[in-house]
Amino acid sequence: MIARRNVPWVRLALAGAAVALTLPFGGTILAQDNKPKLNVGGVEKAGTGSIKGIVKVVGEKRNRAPIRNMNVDAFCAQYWRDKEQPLSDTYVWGDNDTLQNVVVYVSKGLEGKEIPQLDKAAIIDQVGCIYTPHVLAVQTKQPVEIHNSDNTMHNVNFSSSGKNNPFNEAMVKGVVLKKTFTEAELGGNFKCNVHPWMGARLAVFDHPYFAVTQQDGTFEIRGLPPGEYEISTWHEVSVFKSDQPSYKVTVSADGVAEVTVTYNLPQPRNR
Ligand SMILES: [Cu+2]
Repeated sequence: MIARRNVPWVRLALAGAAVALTLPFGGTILAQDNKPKLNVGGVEKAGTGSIKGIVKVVGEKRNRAPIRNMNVDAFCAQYWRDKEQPLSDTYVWGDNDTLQNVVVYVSKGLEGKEIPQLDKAAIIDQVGCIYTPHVLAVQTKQPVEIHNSDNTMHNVNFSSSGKNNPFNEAMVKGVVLKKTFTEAELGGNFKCNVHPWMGARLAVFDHPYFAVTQQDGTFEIRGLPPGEYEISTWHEVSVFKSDQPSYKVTVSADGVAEVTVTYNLPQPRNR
């Protein structure tokens, strides 16, 4: 079977297709294990460039706290019984001194440019009483599906950090909530009132040029027209800050601009 990530634009581009072709995938390009490749965002469009980078951390990496109260729900407890104890997902270190779940986005340079619309659904699931992914980034008006793979009831209590409408809906296994977000925002909150450790964060952009760092701390934003841009980053722990508010990059046609983002971790308190 041909992996779905072998997208046709590459072949078309190689065949010398003169027409710019846009195939938005925003956050749903599939890796070989069939999971969404969230650290790759943007669109696939011939004749455009991309930004690739990594979010590194400098400083002492605090241990993540174990989630201890899974036993308030028999299903959640059973799910984790023979597995490694899950850890709080408020911050998740990546491989080799990197940071996961950092939202990276183009913050300047898109003015006057054509903005593609992502139309493929972004999915957030509840698996083992934990939101997966922990940070969801979407474009305004992009379809969003909230799934429940667990054989227990969750409720999704969404509160906006901006102007998106809040909602609070219970969902049993197999239910899919379909939503769209109309306003750009950074830091919307999903909570579950049944399982107090369950939380996820939402970022909404009025363009498709964003990505969320994963296991190796990397990100890639594709399909940018040539130009000068700035990228910015966001992490839900407000004391985790990058050493610059934004990073300037120059993107050329078919080129790859590279950037290293450094997060300085807060110093531990005096002991
Ligand atoms: Cu729940």
